[in-house]
Amino acid sequence: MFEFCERIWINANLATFDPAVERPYGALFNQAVGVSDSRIQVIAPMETLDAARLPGKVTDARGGWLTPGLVDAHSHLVYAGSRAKEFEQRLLGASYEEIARQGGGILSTVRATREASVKQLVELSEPRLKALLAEGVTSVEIKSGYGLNVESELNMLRAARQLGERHPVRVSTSLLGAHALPPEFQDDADGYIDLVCNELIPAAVAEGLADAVDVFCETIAFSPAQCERVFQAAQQHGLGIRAHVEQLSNQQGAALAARYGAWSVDHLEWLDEAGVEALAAAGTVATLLPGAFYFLRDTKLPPIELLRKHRVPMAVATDLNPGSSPLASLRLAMNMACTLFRLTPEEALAGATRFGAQALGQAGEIGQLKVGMRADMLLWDIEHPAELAYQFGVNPIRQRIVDGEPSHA
Ligand code: DI6
Ligand code: FE
Repeated sequence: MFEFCERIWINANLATFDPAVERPYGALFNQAVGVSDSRIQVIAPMETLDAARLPGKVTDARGGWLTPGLVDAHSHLVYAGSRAKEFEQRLLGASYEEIARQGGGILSTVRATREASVKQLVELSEPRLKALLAEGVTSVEIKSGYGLNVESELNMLRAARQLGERHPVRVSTSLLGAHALPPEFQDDADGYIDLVCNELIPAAVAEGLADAVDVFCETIAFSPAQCERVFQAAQQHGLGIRAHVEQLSNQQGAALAARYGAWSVDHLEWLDEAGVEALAAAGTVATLLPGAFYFLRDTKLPPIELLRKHRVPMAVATDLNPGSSPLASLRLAMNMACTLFRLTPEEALAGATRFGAQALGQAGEIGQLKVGMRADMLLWDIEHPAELAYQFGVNPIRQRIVDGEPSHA
């Protein structure tokens, strides 16, 4: 069964996250994994194979752990400008909302991003992407949302696509036109939503730039009725749906997104049990963003117990953005998910693999070590997979594998 494999990893422990493997982490011990045509072709215990007769290129994992490649299912990593001064202002007493009302916040990043060319956006975003990749991210979602007009939103998505072409990582894009109200539409949020639905979404689809839409459903952003119009336009164009909901208040945005079959709803600090039930019924992933909770010094915790009770899959992502989560480390996000939200290390790693993949609508392709899946894998020098959420600031990656090929970030 290994005879047709191009590459084989031997003497590996696997955290498969395959639900059919009914053990914590879906763990399988002392295994061999054979890969060809970018996919996992075979997984078998070492004792069933004759190590002397293996074809292909063999890597001896020497008892290390293979996990699925990490999936960062929520990032705003393409942007220009810096918000470091706002961080100082906040430490001197100004609130995130006050800064936003004075024209800072998201709109300050919009000004800088509109001035940047696609090439500049790629160059400015590259260090952030590389930081994620170096820690094991093999798939990343990247949103627009700092352009807020047709040309600049498309430029952000073009930059995101180019990043995916230049680096060994799968990039999934989300059109977050409904992120904030641009100054040109000051008192006309519905008019701006018209632009998003009638011009922006069709233009992005025509160029193949968007895999999904995203919205910010919040009192300081867009109403549920406005978000619903964006979901309807997305459905007409065959795009996936995701949404920032229940971050600062409960607008029942999660239930609305679930009704439209959203892949994921994100943040969720104010989510209530009715919202949790709606997610469970729709199979929508709850994506947790502890970086924003930490950086904004939030105190309202997302309802983790209710999500567990109703068996809603939980993803963990960085929310990497300049204002509320300048965090280019999915490993640290996993640690924060444990320390701040009380996830277990297994839940945190599942959230950055299997359920991150589901949040991107790619549950059948990535996020598990299983025959037929894309061979995106990480080989770690660790004794136990709990170490990945436990420790931060050290990087125990021995090998990063994308589409079956060892690759450096
Ligand atoms: N929620 C957030 O936390 C980020 N966007 C959103 O919808 C904030 C983005 C920023 O401040 O630049
Ligand atoms: Fe976000």
